[in-house]
Amino acid sequence: MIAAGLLLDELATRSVAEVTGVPCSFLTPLINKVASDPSVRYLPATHEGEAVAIATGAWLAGATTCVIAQNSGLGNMVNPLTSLNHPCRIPVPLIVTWRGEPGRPDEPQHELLGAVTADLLTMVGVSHSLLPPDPEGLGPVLDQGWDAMRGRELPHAFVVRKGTIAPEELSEPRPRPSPHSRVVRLGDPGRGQAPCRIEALESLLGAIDDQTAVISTTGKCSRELFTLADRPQHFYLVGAMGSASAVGLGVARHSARRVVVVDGDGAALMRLGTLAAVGAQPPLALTHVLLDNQVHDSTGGQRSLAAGTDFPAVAAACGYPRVFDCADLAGLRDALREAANEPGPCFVYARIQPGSLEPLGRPTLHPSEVARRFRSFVTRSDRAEATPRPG
Ligand SMILES: Cc1ncc(C[n+]2csc(CCOP(=O)(O)OP(=O)(O)O)c2C)c(N)n1
Repeated sequence: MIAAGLLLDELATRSVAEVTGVPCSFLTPLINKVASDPSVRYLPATHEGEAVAIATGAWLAGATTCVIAQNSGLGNMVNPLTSLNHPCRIPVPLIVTWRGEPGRPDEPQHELLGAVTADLLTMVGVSHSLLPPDPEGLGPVLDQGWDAMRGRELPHAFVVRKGTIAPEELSEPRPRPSPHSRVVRLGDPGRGQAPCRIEALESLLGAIDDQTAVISTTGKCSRELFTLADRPQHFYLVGAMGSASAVGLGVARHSARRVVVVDGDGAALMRLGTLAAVGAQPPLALTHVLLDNQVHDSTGGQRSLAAGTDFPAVAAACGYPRVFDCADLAGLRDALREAANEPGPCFVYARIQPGSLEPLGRPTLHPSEVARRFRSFVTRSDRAEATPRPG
């Protein structure tokens, strides 16, 4: 068996600054150690795919975050692994348990995934190796995994069999209760028609400075942002619908730059749990803008489930300390400027009209180039305060 502390030390020597994920009983000792030890940062995620997106954001900020997950959570990871990490060539270390390992008794719900864990990882482009049970073997296996990540620029999974990590007690610090926030309404609700997305994006570009990192959601939002202005401070999330705020969380955790995430209603609903993950992390220099046109505009305008969802109320209930509900473009601009001076995270909600520019461009750079250009921007020390936040 290996001690959880040794594994964490070995990860720390490979620049792992943080661990994020969803627990599995095979990893209880590791999670107990991380969650109890204030010297190691632990970021609970609501979903294994969210954890991959957070770790991807950390990479975009020049940091390394390790994802921990049960192998049944691989299903939840497939989308970001295939449509974010693969096109962007972004490596993240994964520690994945092997429930349902063939030949070992386990619960029926783990049988099928246990049989295909290695194949599934290979199919989604993730190289993998078994974490050894002996301390002597640990360093070389981690080194090989890190070599694979460097060489392939893709995630590598360390697969953990039952009983690999020695037991560890949990003494997790209690989270500070977050004060309930009030929704601040800005703008004039009697002003008539809501703006369209391109007008909202123009206002957004006018309200944020050139030091701010912008992450835009999947579909026409990213295409419109690219069409308006293509700059190193933009990261277009061309795939992984719903992961924009998790990527933003990962960037904001490891950078002093203000991060603005531009989300859609369909995308936000797809990963609604991420509002809880972001809301739980104040102070965080992140502004989460939700442009709600009530439809999946990018795929033809089909109704989303936004009509019955009170997004500002959800964000406030999830712990965002500042929530703005903007009735018009002036309100949106005011909210963005106010949010930039808040410790955050802030939620900025604006109703917009469906519809888009015609014809509409698409990012012409490959996602891997956009990712590297954005990483250079985020890690550039062209402002005194651009240093990692303390734990
Ligand atoms: C996992 C996944 N499912 C479906 C799609 C197809 N898709 C791309 S954009 C989009 C609509 C997004 O809706 P919303 O977030 O409301 O933004 P809007 O298009 O209205 O700007 C959909 C369904 C996808 N890219 N990924």
